[in-house]
Amino acid sequence: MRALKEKGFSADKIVENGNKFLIGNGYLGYRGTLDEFTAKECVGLNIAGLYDGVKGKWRETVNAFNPFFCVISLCGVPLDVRRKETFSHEAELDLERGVFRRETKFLVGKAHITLFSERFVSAAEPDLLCSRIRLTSDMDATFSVKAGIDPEIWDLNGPHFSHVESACHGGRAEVKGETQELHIPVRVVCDFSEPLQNFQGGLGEFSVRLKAGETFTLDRVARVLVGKKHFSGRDYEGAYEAHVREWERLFLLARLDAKGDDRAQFALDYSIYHLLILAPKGRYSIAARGLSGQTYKGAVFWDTEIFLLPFYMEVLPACAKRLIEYRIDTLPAAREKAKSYGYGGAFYAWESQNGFDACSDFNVTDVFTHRPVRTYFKDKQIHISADVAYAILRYFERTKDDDLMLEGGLETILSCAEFARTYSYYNHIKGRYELLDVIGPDEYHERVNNNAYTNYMFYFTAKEGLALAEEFAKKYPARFKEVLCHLPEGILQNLKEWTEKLYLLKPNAEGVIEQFDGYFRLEDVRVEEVRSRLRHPNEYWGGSGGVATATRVIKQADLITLFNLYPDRFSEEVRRANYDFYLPYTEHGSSLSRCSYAIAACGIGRREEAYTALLESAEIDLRGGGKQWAGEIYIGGTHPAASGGAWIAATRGLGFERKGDLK
Ligand code: IFM
Repeated sequence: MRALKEKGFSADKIVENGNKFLIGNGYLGYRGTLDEFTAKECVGLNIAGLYDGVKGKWRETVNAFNPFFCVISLCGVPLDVRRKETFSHEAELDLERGVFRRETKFLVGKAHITLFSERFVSAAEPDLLCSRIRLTSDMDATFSVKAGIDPEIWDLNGPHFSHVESACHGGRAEVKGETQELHIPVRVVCDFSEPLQNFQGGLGEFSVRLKAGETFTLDRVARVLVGKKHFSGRDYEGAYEAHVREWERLFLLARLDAKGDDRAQFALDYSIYHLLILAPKGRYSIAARGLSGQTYKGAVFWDTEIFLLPFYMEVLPACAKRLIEYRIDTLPAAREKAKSYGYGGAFYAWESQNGFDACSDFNVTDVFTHRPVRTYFKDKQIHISADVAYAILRYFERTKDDDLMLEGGLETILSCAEFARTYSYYNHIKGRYELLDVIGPDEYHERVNNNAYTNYMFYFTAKEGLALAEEFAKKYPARFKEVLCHLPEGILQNLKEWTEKLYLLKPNAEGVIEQFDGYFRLEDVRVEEVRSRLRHPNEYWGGSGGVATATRVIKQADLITLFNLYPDRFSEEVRRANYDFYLPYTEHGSSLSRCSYAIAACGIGRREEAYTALLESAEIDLRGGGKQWAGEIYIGGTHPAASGGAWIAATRGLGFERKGDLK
């Protein structure tokens, strides 16, 4: 069995393990916490695509009430892994079945007790999640069980529910509430195989008499119902079988063959597991921290288009289509955003919540002054629109889905190019269009001029968009005219002229392209030197006063990403020169970075370097650690883009192939 196993318990790892042992089905994510844990231990049941904003706080995805809370006690002693009565504990994430299990043994008085539980979020039914507890004792004993639907929710910027009410009829319990902002009703309904008594505030109790050696089983079959959906009951066994059947199919479909390399095999299996639990079930997209919680407000970044889409295009094309449709659906919001800044075309949300830009003007807090720092990600990371267009272009290249292109795809691509055109400035002296005052993928250098990644990406967007427009004009003249009706007059001609004059930074004598105007003039120091200048471990490196700002040290792969997206447009010599030049300056302060270098290393024949970077990327959530909290703000969670990037490097560069059943 392919499984992640961990023996022993450490209170320090509660939050990290919540991410590491996460289960999910693309719609719901349940953190890898234990039955006896509560909001304090960051238990989370995250709902994809459902957002709520509480006045004065950041809007974020909503966590639902927890149907799996359960504390079993013997003689007043709770069976809680943190107590001294615990003498062994093991947690397991079964990657092949998508099931989380824990087994904890306790010694209470003279009784040896084993508490086993397993849970899964159904791969077969989006709103369903189930858990089974088994309890055994080597002595006759009477246990009291407290179980139910815990209405206390771990939130970063909540509470998100008002009018919270609970009810219980026999073994069926329900907790409901409505979101604060849009008043969307959310209910968690759960069937318990044992009737709950003294039910109050979502929780009830009952007692269990066990003879020595007997096993007591408690099944919990729950649904998270958003809107006016109805609950329908399900038996645990049937739900388990349907889930496992579907999960096994998906896992076998997706697995790669790491050619006998056990470490790489496991790391990739684990990455693929995470990509599968994020596959959307509806017309929403994937958040940067997946379903592991509300970090980054549950918003969708360029991570999805650039690092995740390739996996879904290859393995789950229907999901890939949903990701594309999400951007097409949110085109009106992107147009609004462009308009609000005084530009034309479509400027996509940097942190998209169904199109709305959730990115705050102050995304960082200064550790010395505790004051919010003005960051310009939302205003200046204009490359997001090129990333969106790039994804649609690659999707079309693969699927040849003409209808999708005619029903929004082409309009989106051209609108993204049009945005850049209207954003650009014509430098009369130099006779070229320039993209001034932007932020490239390297977020440490804000408000720079002519970031090469950004300029090239928009150049390709416009060029490819125009070529497609020509093709569609010939193939579907009437339908193409309709597409043009939604675009500004003269757009094709304007874009054509613009691409002819858009400034594209060229390689210097050493083959290196300057990341942005003036980058070469910055202080030439490496990452370690800059790190040694920090006065506080959580100090922000970028922005106006960061330690990296005046230096060549960059947060993450920047130009390197461009080469990965358009490898054929740059010679191997140029790609190699830039790889060697920029790597020592790269801090890898973003989980998007290592995998980008892994992909790039593959493209220049550096297999060993690619392999090392691939493992660093694929094992990121296995290793855990890293920053989980910034002051009082939780910034941890899983790293889907690293999993997706590792998958790209493994398949495109290292030649690992899908093999079906590898057992
Ligand atoms: O999209 C990334 C960005 O490139 C770096 N900061 C984190 C974001 C979410 O992963």
